Amino acid sequence: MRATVHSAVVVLPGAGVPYPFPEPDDEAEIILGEWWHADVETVERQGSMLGMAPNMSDAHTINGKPGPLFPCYQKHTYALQVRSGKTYLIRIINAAVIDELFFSIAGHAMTVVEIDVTYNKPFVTSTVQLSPGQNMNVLVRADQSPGRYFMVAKPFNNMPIPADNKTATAILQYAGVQTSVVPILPQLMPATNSTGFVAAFHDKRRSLSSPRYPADVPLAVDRHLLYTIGLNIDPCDTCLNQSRLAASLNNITFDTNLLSVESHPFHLHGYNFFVVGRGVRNFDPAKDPAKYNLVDPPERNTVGVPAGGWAAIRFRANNPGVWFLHCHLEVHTSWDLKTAFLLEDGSGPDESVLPPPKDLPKC
Ligand SMILES: [Cu+2]
Repeated sequence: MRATVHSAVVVLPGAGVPYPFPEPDDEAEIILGEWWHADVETVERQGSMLGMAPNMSDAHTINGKPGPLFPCYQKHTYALQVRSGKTYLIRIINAAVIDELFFSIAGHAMTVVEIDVTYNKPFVTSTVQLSPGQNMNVLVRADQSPGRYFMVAKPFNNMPIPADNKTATAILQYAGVQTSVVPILPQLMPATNSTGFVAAFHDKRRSLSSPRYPADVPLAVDRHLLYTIGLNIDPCDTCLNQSRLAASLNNITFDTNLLSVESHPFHLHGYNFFVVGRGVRNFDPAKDPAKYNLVDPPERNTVGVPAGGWAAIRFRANNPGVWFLHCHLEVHTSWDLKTAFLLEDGSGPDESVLPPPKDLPKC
C-alpha cells in the first residue's frame, strides 16, 4: 500500500487544548515515499523467486512527487507556499517502503516538537532522520529572504549493498516570488552512511515530561525480554540461487550465517514505548542498564535499532490483545523479521479484549 496510495491521518489536540509550544500560523503535511516504475507485488515476487532483495525503488517522493532531479519534473514537483515571517507546523511522515531517510530544508532550521504523536522537549536541527513508519512534527519559521528553497529527502543507508540513493526534492516557496527563480539547495546534509549523525540526533530526543504531559516511564520491570535480530542466508531448493535471504529473531528458524549488520526500525503495535537506552556496540547487561534514561526518554512506537547495536525499550503491558512486533522495512518483514506479543486479559472489562462482534462470520 505505501508504494501506491498513501496519506496522513492527523490527530489533533482536543477542542480548545493548545499545543505546548507557540501556536503556528499554519500547518502542512510532508509525506516521504518511495516509487517503483513497476507493479510492486511483481517486484516482490521476482525478489523471492531469486531469493534476493527485490529491485530497489526508482524514486523517492515528497507528497507523491520526486521533484526536479528527475525527468518530467514540471508536473511532478511539490511546492509548499509560505508567507514571510510566519511560522509553520510541518508534520513529516516517512511512508517509504524500505528506505530510512534524511530530510532538510535549505536555509531553514527546524524545531522538533513532536515525535510519533508524542510531544518532546523542543530542539533545533537542520536535518531530521526518519525510518519508515516514523513521524516528526517540526516548527519552521519563514525567516529567510523571500525566495525558493529546496526541501530534500535522501536515504540513510549504512549497509554495503546497493540501495536507491536518489534524492527527492520539493520547494518551500515564499509568496510573491516568481516560480522561475532557481531554488537554493541545502548547504550541508549528513552523508548517506552517517551513523554518527543518526546516533547524535537520537540523543537529542527527550520526552516533554511536563506536569500536563508527564513521561510515565516504568521504573520497575516485571519481565525482561531479549531479542536478537539479524539477516541470514537460508537454503532454498526452489530458489534460482539455491538459497534465499531470510531474517531471524533470536537466531531461531534459520541457519545462522550473518551477512552484515544493518539498522532496523522496530515497530510495536498497540503501544507507545519509552526508548530508555540505545548503543552502537554489543549490549552489556552489566554496564548499559545503569545508563538508561528513566526520567525523560523519548516515547514512540518505532525505534531505530542501530546497525550492530541495541535499543532498550520499556512499556507497561496494559492493552490486552495480540500485538505485532516487526521491522518496519517492508522487505525485512517479508523475510519474517516479525513476531507477536500475546497479551492476556487482566481483571475486569477495562483489561479485557472486547468480545467479537455478533455478526463475525463463523469458519
Ligand atoms: Cu529490518
